[in-house]
Amino acid sequence: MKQLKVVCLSDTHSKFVDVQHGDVLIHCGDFTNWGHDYEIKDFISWLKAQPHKHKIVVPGNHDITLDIEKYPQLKNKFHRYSNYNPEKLLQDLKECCHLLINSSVTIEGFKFWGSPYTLEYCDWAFQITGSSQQFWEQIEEGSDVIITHGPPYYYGDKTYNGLRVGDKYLVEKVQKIRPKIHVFGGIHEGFGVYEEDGGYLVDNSITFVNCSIMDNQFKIQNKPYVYYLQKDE
Ligand SMILES: [Mn+2]
Repeated sequence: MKQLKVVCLSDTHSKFVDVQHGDVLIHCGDFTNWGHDYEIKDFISWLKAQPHKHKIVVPGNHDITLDIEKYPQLKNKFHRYSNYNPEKLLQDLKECCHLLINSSVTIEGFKFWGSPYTLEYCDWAFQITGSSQQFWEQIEEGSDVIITHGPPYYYGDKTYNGLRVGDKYLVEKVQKIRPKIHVFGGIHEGFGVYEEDGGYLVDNSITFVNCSIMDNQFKIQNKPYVYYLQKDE
């Protein structure tokens, strides 16, 4: 039996928490509040200080400077008086982790696929324009772990006012791919572990985890989530 201890967290918004040790550290995005270069640099320093052998990062809608394509437009809105170098920040981050932007990495035989993209909401970074059905077609077959910033529909996607804001096409595609676990954040108050409903194959059911560290008021309330990824050799 092959096993990896995976430690997952999300939505730290420029706060830094103690993280359990493990083989793989995953951050599902929103490590900054406004994508300022000093916030990204602080995150890089924190990430470098973590002892995990493998680190995987997916940005979030707040990490605006890393959305290279949309940044010129976002800069006018958020960073009008600053002059950051998005390419350099992206490069520096890539040097200390596997940065997944609609891409995958295979670690010790386990495939991790990640995307920062979410449904359109208040014109932030990494937003899906048009139907997300086609967008999620790019999730790779054989993924053992799917990492997105935003939640799938129904699992960990309920906002404080009771609305479910998750992506229906994302959950549909995840249930076709059948990873062992889908980790995400985005909706802070949706924090928790959710077992797949109506799983006709019980031993094949997907674990959905919203691993937001902060609550709705941006207070640190939760601990990183630990998952043991296992596979017969
Ligand atoms: Mn957030």
